[in-house]
Amino acid sequence: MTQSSALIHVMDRAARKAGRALVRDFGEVELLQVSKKGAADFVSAADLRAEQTLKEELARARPDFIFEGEETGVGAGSGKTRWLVDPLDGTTNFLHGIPHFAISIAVVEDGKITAGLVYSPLLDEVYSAASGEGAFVGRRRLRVSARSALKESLIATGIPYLGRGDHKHYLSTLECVMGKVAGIRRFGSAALDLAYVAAGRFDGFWEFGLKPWDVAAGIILVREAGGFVTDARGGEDMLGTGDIVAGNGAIHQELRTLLSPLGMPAAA
Ligand code: 2AM
Ligand code: CA
Repeated sequence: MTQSSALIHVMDRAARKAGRALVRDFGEVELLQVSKKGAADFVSAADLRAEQTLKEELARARPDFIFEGEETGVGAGSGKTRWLVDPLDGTTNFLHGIPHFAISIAVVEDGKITAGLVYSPLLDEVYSAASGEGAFVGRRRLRVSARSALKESLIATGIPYLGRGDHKHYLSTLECVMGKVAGIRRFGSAALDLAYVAAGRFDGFWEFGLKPWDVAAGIILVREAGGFVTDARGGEDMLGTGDIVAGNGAIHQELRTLLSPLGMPAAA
């Protein structure tokens, strides 16, 4: 077993364990006859439990890696390698009983993403990638789409909402893209949006103001599937800026050309 396939095995096992509990909890959310607040508290607890499971499982396998998760922040340690973990990406979907959410785990070494895994526990689909070794769903190799015409392309995005993001700037980007493409989708999980770009289902994706754990695994999936990912300026600092433009080579370039004259969103 290569070093990276051993790492993917570790991520896979941890994600499946946390995913089993999320599936049970998702079944409960659908049945919950409680106030909105009650459901939100229940989902926060499920989210935190999933992160704790991931933290324990990943630490057991690689005690020298630093753990950084959405819920519990950065753990102790001084190693160069860290796990970057989102235990429940698509939280709003989960809370509303919509079956579209995922666990996202990435390995970051000296600031470089070297492996990643996105797991959809309801579909039992594992998307995984390691540097130089390709991207896979299960054992099937992933490849970004070959569509090069914007007018035939299906593009995913994330729309800011109450209290988040620069709405005016976002609307200018949407206005610019919507008239030139075959369709736009807003599914609510950046990790799965990127996995779908890697799988050739979406031809491109853009969103602003994301956190590193939302996108780190998805970035390596897209790149290892032959696609391109940059921040809104065309640079490489997606984890720092939280802005992301992804796609196959042609569509990434088209999106960059459309979006770049619009400038950057104001800080949220
Ligand atoms: P979440 O489901 O883990 O919250 C949807 O537009 C994407 O944005 C999801 O990946 C979602 O992750 C993420 N997201 C939601 N709120 C966010 C916030 N305050 N900052 C950064 N990302 C956020
Ligand atoms: Ca997230």
